[in-house]
Amino acid sequence: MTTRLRSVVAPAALTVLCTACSGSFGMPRGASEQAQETFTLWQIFFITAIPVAGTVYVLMFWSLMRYRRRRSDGPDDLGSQRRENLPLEIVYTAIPIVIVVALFVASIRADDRVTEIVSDPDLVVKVEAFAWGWRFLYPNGVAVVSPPSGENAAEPVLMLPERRTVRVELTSNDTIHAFWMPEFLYKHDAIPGRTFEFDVTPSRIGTFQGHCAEFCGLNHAYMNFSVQVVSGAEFDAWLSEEAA
Ligand SMILES: [Cu+2]
Repeated sequence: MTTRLRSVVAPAALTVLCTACSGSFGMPRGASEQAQETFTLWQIFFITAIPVAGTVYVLMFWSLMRYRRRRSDGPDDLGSQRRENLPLEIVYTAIPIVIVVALFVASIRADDRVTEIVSDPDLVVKVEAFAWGWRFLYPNGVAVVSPPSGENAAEPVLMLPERRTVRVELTSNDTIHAFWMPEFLYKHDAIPGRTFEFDVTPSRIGTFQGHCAEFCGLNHAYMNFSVQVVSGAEFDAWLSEEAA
């Protein structure tokens, strides 16, 4: 192997190995119970893809080597172009169909669990998107609002309590925006005149990034927020302090 080829192959192989060993395959692990469903689905897809890719690459290289043109071949020598093997064809048609159906069922189930909303959430937060910021409305009149838009403006903080089910009621005041929390593996459009509801049950204390993920005009790029997950007691203290 040439030095140049080695310098490309070695880091690439190492990257694949690292993501595979950690089991996350390049995806954030998810910071909520709902995100766990998405993360597990991602693992199922990736693990299924490994033997599929392996089979395809092995057969491809085997065919290239086994049936390559040889020195002894004449200019018009071609192998038989009309061969068939019915059992083999049935097998290689049936296996992908089974895989696709299984992944489809797994996806529907995961989607049901991610979008499921409970009848009695612990907290309801209204999230309003506007050009170009966010307004988070909590009970008792507590509101967190983006400062006037600009490159260096401080990001509004969406405070959430750990291990409590939070109902988010999402809407927009003007144009279409999208509420995206990458670490929570969740994104939803915010559409004026419509309210979307979803539940999020944070499972990890920490500070995470949030963005608008729908190009909505001039200062879209600065339409960021942070999500701060704190313990239930800390959250209660924060809420009553803000209310006072
Ligand atoms: Cu935007």
